[in-house]
Amino acid sequence: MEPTEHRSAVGQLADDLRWLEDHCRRQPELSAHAGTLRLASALTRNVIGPFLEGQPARPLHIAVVGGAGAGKSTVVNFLSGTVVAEANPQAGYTRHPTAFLPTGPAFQWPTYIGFMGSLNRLSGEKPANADEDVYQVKRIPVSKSGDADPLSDFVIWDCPDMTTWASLVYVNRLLEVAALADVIVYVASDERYNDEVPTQFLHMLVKAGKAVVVVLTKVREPDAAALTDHFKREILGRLPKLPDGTTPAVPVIAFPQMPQSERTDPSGAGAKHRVLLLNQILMAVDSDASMRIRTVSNAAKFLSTAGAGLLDVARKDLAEFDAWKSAVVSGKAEFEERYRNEFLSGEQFHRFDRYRDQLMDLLELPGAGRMLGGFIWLLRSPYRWTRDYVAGLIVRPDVFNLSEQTVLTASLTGWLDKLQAEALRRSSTHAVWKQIAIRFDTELGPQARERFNQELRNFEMKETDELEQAGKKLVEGLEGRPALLYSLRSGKLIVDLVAVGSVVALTWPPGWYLLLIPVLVSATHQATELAVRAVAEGARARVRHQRETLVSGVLTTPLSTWLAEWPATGGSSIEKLQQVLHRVPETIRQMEQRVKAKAAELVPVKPPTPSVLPLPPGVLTEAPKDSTTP
Ligand SMILES: Nc1nc2c(ncn2[C@@H]2O[C@H](COP(=O)(O)OP(=O)(O)OP(=O)(O)O)[C@@H](O)[C@H]2O)c(=O)[nH]1
Ligand SMILES: [Mg+2]
Repeated sequence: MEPTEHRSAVGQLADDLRWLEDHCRRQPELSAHAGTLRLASALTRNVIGPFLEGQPARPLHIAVVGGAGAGKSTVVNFLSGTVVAEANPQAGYTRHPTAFLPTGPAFQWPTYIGFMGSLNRLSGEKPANADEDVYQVKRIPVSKSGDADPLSDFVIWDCPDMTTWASLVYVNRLLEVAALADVIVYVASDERYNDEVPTQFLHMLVKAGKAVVVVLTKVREPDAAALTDHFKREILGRLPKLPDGTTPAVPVIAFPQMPQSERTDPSGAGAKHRVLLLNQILMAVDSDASMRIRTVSNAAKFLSTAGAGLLDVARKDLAEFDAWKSAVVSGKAEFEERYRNEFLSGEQFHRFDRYRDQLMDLLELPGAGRMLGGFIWLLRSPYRWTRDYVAGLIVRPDVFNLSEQTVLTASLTGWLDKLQAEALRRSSTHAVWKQIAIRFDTELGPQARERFNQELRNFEMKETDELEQAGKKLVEGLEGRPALLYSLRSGKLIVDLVAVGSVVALTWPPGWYLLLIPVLVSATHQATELAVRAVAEGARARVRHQRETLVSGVLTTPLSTWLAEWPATGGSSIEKLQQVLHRVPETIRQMEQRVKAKAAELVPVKPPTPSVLPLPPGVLTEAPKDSTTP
């Protein structure tokens, strides 16, 4: 694969992780999580990117990290074999990272784009307490004895302290170096070895698969064994298992309270302590190439296993986004319920009466039958007059029904008001709600109303059309079935004639009983009218149902979809979160595959056995074999 392809994938992943980190930083309770994200992006830029691009394994990097005043700079001097780092009684003295290059032939300094993130390399020299986003590179002077440097393959980094996740500037400077490192030397002093934040930091680095050596400093000789055991049990014992199920092996050594003569002469008076430390490091490293492969593979593994956790912050935000969506959907249901209760249930669709009357007319006889029909109509006159008279007496109060537009507009106002109230109520709990609350009056509300009004015009056209269609269908349903129509017409006539004939025959000779004839034909007519009314009511109920579907399909569903997605549009953080959540797992997976493929190409056939320095007599703790975690 072309280096440029690696570069853009690495760049994209680093950017996404960086964006997530910034997103986390805006929520103070997520500062430790932001630290993990920074480590992940720094691993991508400082370790994976250069490896994929074929940068040489040498030099390896050792980062000395720990709490303020723990003795990190002093340990750097022990690693370097001479006093190069500024140890200072003032806690938090070292403010930016310094790389100490070994003596011996020069090697190529990493040149990868994005290497060390926002930290610039200082061209000149500055004291270690210069508080700037920089790192400097210094060379360890050649030792007077002329002995070969056991760490000639390593750059040794002195770092700022790790005391709080909140002090952004130091943490970021430190994390850049910690990510770059192949070996971490974690320094904790006798008095403050179990401080919470440095311990969290140590756990994070072990999880990232770094080779870690712990140095406990300023330990009183009689306490050394007990303190080492306690540290292994209490601090390292809480380490989670590695993805392959094994417990990470972290050697622990103790440096005693040293007199100044030892501290300032690491290769002479302090040599016994130095040898102990160097041995632990050399035992962890077999060859440059395999050490680097381990660092890079573990970094890729960390990204893929921590991937889900890294994205937790995004998930939390998206859960709030889902809560917004639910609020929108429940508002939609309330809108529809209100429309049903305040308009639809009382609406008679009077235009529909026209079709009911047409249906009634259809049942009258055509042609010659019309004469007969007219005769029967005459017979029904008393009934008609009475009915009209009674109907005139019973003046039904007009059922007050709000106009459809009034109900729709009021329902929209109710929906939006409720959403705004919810956003305001929750605005202190999460940025998603805060953004909605801030932009409600100026953007969301007016835009929602404008969309609604556009959709309303569309709805009004469709509803008139639908009503006409339903009415026509009612009439055409009968017109289109002549057999049924003629059966109904003749059926009605036959019933009328049978009624007339029966009265005449049963009550012959004619008398006042003939008055029964108008009563009976009126009754048959009333029955027909009731039947037609029932059919029309059925059709009216269908129209109501259709209207409900129409409101949902044309008005509320499109508006609800728009409202639900609104926080995720227009370049908002939710939109970016969704993209990142979608993209990061896939990029991490690809990255891990690329690392595997490249590592398979490079893996050394037979790693050389690590060199171990002879242990001088009188060292403080047990031999290295006993200094791993339980
Ligand atoms: N007496 C004594 N002092 C020590 C020992 N180790 C370190 N110190 C002193 O402790 C102080 C802090 O040590 P540093 O090495 O500067 O610690 P650091 O972790 O680099 O500190 P910051 O950079 O300020 O975070 C210095 O004054 C050291 O001289 C020791 O073994 N004995
Ligand atoms: Mg220091």
